[in-house]
Amino acid sequence: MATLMFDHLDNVPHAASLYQPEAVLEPLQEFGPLTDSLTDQYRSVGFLSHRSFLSAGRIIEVKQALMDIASREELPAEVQLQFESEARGKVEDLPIEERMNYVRKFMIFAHLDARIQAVMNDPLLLGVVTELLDGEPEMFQDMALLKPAGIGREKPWHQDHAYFNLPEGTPVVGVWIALDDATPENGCMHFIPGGHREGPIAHFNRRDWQICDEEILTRKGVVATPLPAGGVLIFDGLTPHGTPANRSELSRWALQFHYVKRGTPRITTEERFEMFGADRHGSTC
Ligand SMILES: O=C(O)CCC(=O)C(=O)O
Repeated sequence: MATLMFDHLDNVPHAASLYQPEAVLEPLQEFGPLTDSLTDQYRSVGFLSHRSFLSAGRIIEVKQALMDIASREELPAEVQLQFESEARGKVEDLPIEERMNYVRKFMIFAHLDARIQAVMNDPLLLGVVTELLDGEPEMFQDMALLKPAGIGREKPWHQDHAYFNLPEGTPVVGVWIALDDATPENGCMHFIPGGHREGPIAHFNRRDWQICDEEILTRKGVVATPLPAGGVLIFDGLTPHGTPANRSELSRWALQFHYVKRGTPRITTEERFEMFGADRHGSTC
């Protein structure tokens, strides 16, 4: 059996007020083509939240696809399957179906399954992403975040671009699809509306590669964006966001894709750290 990979970061306590939003947003209407008003909202607020992108049938298909990929005897080298750190000592002898209840993150698997590719290449979704990028989309990264019941750790506040070796100013569209109902209790997404317009914000290695807690606590207008299973969030790669730990009894599976414009150049990790690191920003944490 392949060696199991565990998250090296623990569920470390933090100020509860990091996830006490000023508002809990109802998702917009069903997912559909962009209107001028939705485009304006995306550009000014940095995200859109829609109910019912995936039908119940497609959710079952996608979950099954994730389980089928994870249960392969051998996973290709590029695929990353990572368990929660709290799963250490609990999962090693479990059958794969039960192990799925302890997975934190699953990455770079979309090319292995037509059911996932059908979602990633959904014509309506690609139409929206094409408009937001103002060009033909290229998949930059596919991921599933499974925030297991009871042990799913917090994903501290961050900007996704701080993780991506892409030049400053690159338009990045993140698509986050709820495969379970995502609620404040099981770790739904929280955003700082408009935060993307500030450009790169300093990140620090603390509970993760993240924006300083104190910085977040000064921000006004934090919102939580719960979604029913099948709902979708579309957000700018610079919109600050985070998700609280899941101490509930319900898992919170989500599928996430990031798209950039085809042909976007890459930069080095060093250059990325220059962009997001505290040195450039002269900030401390
Ligand atoms: O799904 C989550 O809990 C966090 C996802 C996220 O923010 C990320 O992967 O960048």
